[in-house]
Amino acid sequence: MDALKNVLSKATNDTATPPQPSPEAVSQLKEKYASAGQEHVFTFFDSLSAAEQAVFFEQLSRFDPVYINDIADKALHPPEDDDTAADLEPLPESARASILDSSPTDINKWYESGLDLIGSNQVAVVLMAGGQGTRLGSSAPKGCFDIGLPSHKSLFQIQAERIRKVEQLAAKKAGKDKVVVPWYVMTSGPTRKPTEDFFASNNYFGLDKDNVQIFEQGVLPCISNEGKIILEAKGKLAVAPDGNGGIYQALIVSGVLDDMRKRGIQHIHAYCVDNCLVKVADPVFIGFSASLNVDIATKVVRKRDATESVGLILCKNGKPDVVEYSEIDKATAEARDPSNPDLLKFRSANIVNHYYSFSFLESIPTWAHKLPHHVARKKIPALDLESGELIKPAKPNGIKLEQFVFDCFPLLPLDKFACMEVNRADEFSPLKNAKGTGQDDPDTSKADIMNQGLRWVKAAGATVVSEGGIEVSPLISYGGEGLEYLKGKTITAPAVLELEKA
Ligand code: UD2
Repeated sequence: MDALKNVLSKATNDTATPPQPSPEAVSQLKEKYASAGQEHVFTFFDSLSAAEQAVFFEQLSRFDPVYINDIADKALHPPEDDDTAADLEPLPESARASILDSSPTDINKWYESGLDLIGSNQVAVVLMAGGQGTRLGSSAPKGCFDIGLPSHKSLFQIQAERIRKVEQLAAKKAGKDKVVVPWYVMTSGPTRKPTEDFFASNNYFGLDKDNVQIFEQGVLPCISNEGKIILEAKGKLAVAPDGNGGIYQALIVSGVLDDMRKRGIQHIHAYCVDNCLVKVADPVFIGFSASLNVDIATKVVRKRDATESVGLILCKNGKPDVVEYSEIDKATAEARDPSNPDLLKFRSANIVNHYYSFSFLESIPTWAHKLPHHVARKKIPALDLESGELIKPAKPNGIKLEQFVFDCFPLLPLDKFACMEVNRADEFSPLKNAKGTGQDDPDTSKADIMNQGLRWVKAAGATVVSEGGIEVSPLISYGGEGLEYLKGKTITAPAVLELEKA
C-alpha cells in the first residue's frame, strides 16, 4: 500500500484554499523539483499572490517529480518487447466463449445464476466516465449526450434505467422487495462537477442516491517533447486524467473498494460510458464469469475491419493481453486467420466491458503502481517561460501519460481469465465521433437502439407499420424480455415504448 500511496495524486476536487506553506517547505519542494531537473515550474512562483502560491504549492506537492520523470522516460522509451517481436496469438479456445454459438441452455443457465448473484446484492457496477469526448466535439461529459432518441434520454439515463430494470428482475426472481446494484461513476477533473450536477438535476434517474457514488480518478502532469513538466499558468501545472487505467488507484483512494467490501460485493462489472447498447450488470456476463471462477473476464465483438479503432484481446507471451489500436503494427492488424483467410487472425475487439472478481480488486495495492503508462502526443497549451504568455501550439508539443484499464490482464494466468464474444448489433455501438461522421456517431448510436427495439417488438409478435425503429425503454425491457403483451398488436414506427408515468 505504501508503494501505492507515494505515487497517488489526490483528486483535484477540493476547492478550499490550502494553508500557506512555510518558506522552508517551499525551498524543500523547490529542491525536490530542482533535483529532478524540473525547477522551471517555479519560474513565476515569487510573482504569485500568497493565495496563488498556496494553491500552486499544494498542486506541486501532489506529484513526485522523480516518479514523473521515470514514467515519462519509460513511456517514451518502452522496453524492446514490442508486439511484433512478442509471441502474439489469438486467445486459446479454452479462454473463450461466444454467445453467438453457445447453447440457449448455457446462456439461460448463466442468466439465471447471474440474476441470483444480483439478487443476493453481490454485484456492483463501475462506470468509466473520466474521458473527455474531444473527438465527439462536445464539452459536456459523454454520458450527458443526447443521441436523438424519441425520448431524448442521455446515455447516463439509459444506463441508470438498465440498472433499475435488472434490480427489478433480480428482486422478482429472489422474491425480494428490493435488490441493490451500487453504481460507482468514475470521473476526472474536467468531468466531475458537470457529472455530479447532471445526476443531481435528474434526481439520479430514479436510483437511490445512496447507491450512486461519483468519484474521481487521478491526474498526471503533461510533459513537453523535451521532457519538461508543462505550466498552463504561472501558478498551475498542465495536468490530464491518468487514463482509464487510473481506475485501480482511484478505487482505493476514493474509498469505493471499502464501500464494496462493506456491502459484501463479490462481482464487479466495469464499462465504457459511450456504448449506448451496453448491458449494465449483464446477468449473462456475471453468471458466465462467476461460473468459470475467473478474476477477469472481458466481452469482445468481431472486429469490423483491420482499421477499426479498437484494442485486440489476444495472448502475448502466453498471457492474456490487449494490443491497443494506437500501438498495433499494420502487419498484426491485417494478419489473416491461417485456417480461414476470410477472417482476421486477431479479430476479438475490446469494447471496454470487463468483469472483475472482488478478490482480484483487493490485490490492487500490490500492482497498480506498476502498470505501464502510454503516450498520447497532444497539442498542449503551454506557458512561455520567458514571456509568461500562454502559447496554443499548432502541432503536438508534448505528451499526456495515461494508463490503460486492460494493462492488468497479463497479471493473470489464462485459467483466471475469460473472454465472451457477443453480438455487435445487440451490445456494441460506441459514440466516438461528431454527428455526420457516418460511423460511431450520434446517428449510428440512435439507429442501433431503435433497430434493436424493432427486433424485440417483432420477436414478441407485434406487427410494425411503416419505417423507423422503436425505442423500448429499459424500464419496460432489459434485453427484449417481458414484451409478450405486444403479441398481435400493431405499432406504427418510429415509436417509443415507455412506462406509463406513475
Ligand atoms: C477504448 C479502448 C479501446 C476500444 C475502444 C472501443 C482503452 C484503453 N481503449 O478506446 O481498446 O475498446 O474504447 O470503444 O480502454 N476513460 C476514463 N478516464 C480516462 C480516459 C478514458 O474514465 O482518463 C473512459 C472513457 O470515459 C470511456 C472509456 O474510458 O468510458 C474509453 O475511453 P475512450 O473512449 O477515450 O477510449 P478509446 O475510444 O480511445
